[in-house]
Amino acid sequence: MPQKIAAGNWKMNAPDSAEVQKLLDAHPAPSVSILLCPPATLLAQLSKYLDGTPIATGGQDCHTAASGAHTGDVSADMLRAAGATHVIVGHSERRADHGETDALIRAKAEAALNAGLTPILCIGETLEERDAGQTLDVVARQLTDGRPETGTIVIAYEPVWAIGTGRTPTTDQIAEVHALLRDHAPDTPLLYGGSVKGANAAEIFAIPNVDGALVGGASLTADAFSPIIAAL
Ligand code: G2H
Repeated sequence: MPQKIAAGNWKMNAPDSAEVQKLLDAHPAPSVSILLCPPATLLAQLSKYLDGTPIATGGQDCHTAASGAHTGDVSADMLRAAGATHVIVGHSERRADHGETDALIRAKAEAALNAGLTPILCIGETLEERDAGQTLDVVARQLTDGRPETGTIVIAYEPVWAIGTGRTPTTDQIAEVHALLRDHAPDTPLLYGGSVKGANAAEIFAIPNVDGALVGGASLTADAFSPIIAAL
């Protein structure tokens, strides 16, 4: 049975540290894995704060190289040194904002594995692709082209049109994609991401082959994230 994971993606936001303590207080001995992915500047500080607690930390992106002349970038080794256990790769916001391709994302995932991190590979279709009936082809291609050949990873299905929009797919739509992902990755934790909140978490976690969530907006406060963790 794949690990259950509630992962928070803070994106370019910096919640008050009181929220982290509140989250810890609410989940002193969680039965699922909890992960927080802060902006890179906060990672070392947050990892130190969470050292010895059940909450792990992750990066939101990494470079393909371990070090070198790459202004503005952060390597997987640096994330690891800052206390991270995971790193998100291929988030649709990076695909859109930085033109990241499946080949680049795969190289980032491989760099993460080489550094001892678990990559969280994000895949998902745009609204245009869904409307054109291409969803399964798109996610299968992103998975095939973006996934390293070996190594333990986590996969997050995040339909682009559901991210930060308040719109979530139907349970059938999520189930269809997760069934395909399970066929490709039998033992891999499969997360759903896109407007997950306390009000819809239980319904999403009841869908076959959903092992957790990658949560953006609702991971920024303990009051919003805690019910999602509790529903897993
Ligand atoms: C999807 C998700 C976190 P949100 O990007 O990765 O964000 O929960 O705000 O839709």
